[in-house]
This record gives sequence, structure tokens and C-alpha cells, in this order.
Amino acid sequence: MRKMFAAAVAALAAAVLMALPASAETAAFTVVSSWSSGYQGQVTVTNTTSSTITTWRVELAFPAGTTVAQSWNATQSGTVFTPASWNGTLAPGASASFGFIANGTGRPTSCLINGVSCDGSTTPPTTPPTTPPAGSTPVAANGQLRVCGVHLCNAAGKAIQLRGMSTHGLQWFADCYNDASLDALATDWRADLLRVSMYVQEQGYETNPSGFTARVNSLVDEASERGLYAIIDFHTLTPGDPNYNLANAKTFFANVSARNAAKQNVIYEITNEPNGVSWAGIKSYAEQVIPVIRANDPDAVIIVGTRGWSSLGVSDGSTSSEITANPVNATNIMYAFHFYAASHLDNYRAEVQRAAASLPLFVTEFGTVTYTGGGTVDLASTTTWLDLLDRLQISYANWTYSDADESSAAFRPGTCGGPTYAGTSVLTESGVFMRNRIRTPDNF
Ligand code: IDC
Repeated sequence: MRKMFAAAVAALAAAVLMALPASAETAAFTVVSSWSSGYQGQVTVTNTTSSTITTWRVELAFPAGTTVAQSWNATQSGTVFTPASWNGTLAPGASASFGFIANGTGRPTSCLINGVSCDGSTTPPTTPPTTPPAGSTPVAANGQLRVCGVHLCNAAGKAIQLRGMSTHGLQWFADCYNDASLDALATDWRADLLRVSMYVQEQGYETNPSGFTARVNSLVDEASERGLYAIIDFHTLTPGDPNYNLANAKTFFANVSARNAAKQNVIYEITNEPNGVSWAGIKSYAEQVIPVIRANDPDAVIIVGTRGWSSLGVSDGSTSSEITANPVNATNIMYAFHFYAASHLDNYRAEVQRAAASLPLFVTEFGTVTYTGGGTVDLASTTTWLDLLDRLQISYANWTYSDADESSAAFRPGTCGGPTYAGTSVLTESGVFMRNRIRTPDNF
């Protein structure tokens, strides 16, 4: 049902362009504002028929943990809304809105008006549009991002959450990133974000700097064409000390920041997962690489990896306090946190919750599986994690948008290179879950 409603909402954004059945009324749901424990929702009922209607009935469903605390401009019974005394009669083309306060952050998982889907259709749309409606892409809606307090804010200063997918290593899965797969990410998954993971070692950047730089730039362009944000991930992993790659990082970021400076949708992630290195070592690296980017692109958000495989230090027996006590000397930056849901449980969640009060965090990578990238798909832990990130408005990218033969991959092996990426038939268990989660309405 969540999937169906997400489809209905997107259809509504383009409702004026769509031919609706002659007998339909429609209802559009929007989030007016949100906060950590709830949000204000609004539903607009439109009489799309050619005759006056005298009443209407909207039935919403919410995920467990979210309830409607109060409403106005409607008569509420549980999650069923009928007109107030003054707004039941609607002439052809007329609309009436009602509002409500939700306790809990779960968005409606289904919406029925007079017993049929709120977009006026009796069955959910099955074919996604090939291009997003003009003006409604994540970048069109939010523009140049910046860090405000501990949040990521859009150009209007509103705290937002971006949700999207990470590529696998570009050196191995180049055929997963093509027009069809990126269309699916933008319009079928309704993602906000593509993280472009450029490994430095393991047959990555160091073997062909100009080739990998060009590949990253072309994927940034593909993201831009679709109105997606792009994270340029300098995917250091082994060796874990980013200073090993300092010279490469300076060259790479000088090039990509000069080339992409005018774009509003680029976010720089200067080191993926520092490991075997102190926070002081990471901070020193960051304070040498950030100025290289700033010289070209002064207003972009930059993300710094953290100690212990971007665990805020927890996987090294430390905590985020070492960062809070000694932050990177730069502005408009965020700190990376990564988790693998089957491996990283409550103690990691507690640390994220604690750190989020004082540090701007971005989950640039997480898996639904174990830290190996394979093994059990732990959807219960993933749900707990993502509910926490939603509540804290922490942005995230899932590892991986690829057909790698490992359970973290969203596509079944053999999908890439083929023609089909949209829908669920090509997806793994993890992919189906992530697509459903990412397709739900954004908080902007
Ligand atoms: C894994 C890939 C796997 C590859 C391995 C080594 O899933 O196919 O063989 O890297 O390159 C991370 C890293 C990310 C890992 C991932 C899963 O950022 O590169 O990808 N992981 O192990 N941190 C924690 C887990």
C-alpha cells in the first residue's frame, strides 16, 4: 500500500496534465511542516467531475507508531475524514482542504477518496513517467544546500532529508549506471540522491586518474539532468589512513570542484571510511583537502568521514566526543556516519542520536546487511535505523545501486547491461525494501 500511495502522490503532482476518469474526485496530501516527533499534514480534495458533489470521504492509513492527534476543517473519525458543516459541497473544479497533526513521523501509506485511490484512478499507475514533471525534481525544489545548525537545509533555509542510493565501485559496475538505470532511480525510485563511489585503490582512481575523473564528472551530469543531488565519494578504504591518498585527493578535488563549481547539486565526500587512523589524522587531512575545494566551489557542502570506518569512532572503541571536542576547522561541513544494519545495533544507534544533537551528520553509506556487504538482510534493524534517521532528518544513501552478487545489492545479478531497471521484478530483497522506503514522499 505504501508503494501504491507513493505512486498516487506523484501522479497528483502532475494531476493537471492527466486525464482522470469522468467520475473521479481526487485528494492530494502534502506535509506543511514537520518536526522530530510529528508533522502537520494537509489534504486537498478536488472535485474533478463535471457536476457538483455534496459530500466526500477521505480514508488515510498510517504506519504503526503514527496517529492523528487533531484535525481541522473536517469531521474526523479515527483516520477517516468527512466534511465539516461548510465544505462538503464542491462545484465542478472546486477544492476543499483539511489539516491534521500527526504524532509520529510516518507518512500515510494509503489514501482513498470515496473508496478509490486518491489520485482518482481505481488501480495504481504501473508505468512510471520517463521524465519527472518539470519543476518538481529534488534539485528544482531545494536548490543549493547548506548546513544550518546540525541539519542540511535547502536554499530557503528549511531542514530537509535526502534519500538515495550509492553506486558500487565504478571500476567494477560501470554498466549499472546508464540512462535507463538512472531514469529508474529518479522516476521509479523517486530518489533524491546518487552517491558516486570512486574507489581510489582496488583498480580505482590511482590506476587511471583522468579516466576516473571523467567518469565521475559524467555521472554528476547524469544526476544533474535528472534533478538529483550527487555526492562525489573519494572512496578510500584500504589503506584506511586518508593521508596515504592526500596528494591524489588534492588533485582529484581540485579538478572536480573546478569543473562542477557552478552546479547546485554537488556534495563532496572527501574520504569514505578512515580506519586505523586517529581523529587527529583525519582532521589534518580534512583541513588540507577542504581548502582545495573551497578555492573553486565556496558554497558546496563537504562531508568528512569519521574514525573507525565512519562510525563516529564507535567501532574503534571511541565516541563522537572526540569530534565535538576537536571539530574540523571549516564551515558548511558535515560528518559521515555509516552502518550495516545486521552488524551495527543499539549502541551505534544511541551514539548517532547523541551525536546528532551537536554534529551535522550524513549517512553517506549504509547496508541492510552485515558489514561484509553480504549475509543476512536485516529488515527489522534497517527499519529501526531508517525510522531514527527520518526522525532526526538525517540524509542517507544505501549501498548499493548495483547487481553485485551480494545481498546488499539492490538489483539481481545480471540486471545491469540489460534494458530494465524500473519496477520490482529486477530487485533483490534489499532492493525491494529500499525502493519502497525511498519512494515515499519527501519532507520538502
Ligand atoms: C564492499 C563491496 C564488496 C567489495 C569490498 C571491497 O560490497 O563487493 O569486494 O567492498 O572493496 C564498506 C565500504 C564498502 C564495502 C562495504 C561492504 O565502504 O566499500 O563494499 N562496506 O563491505 N564499509 C562497510 C561495509
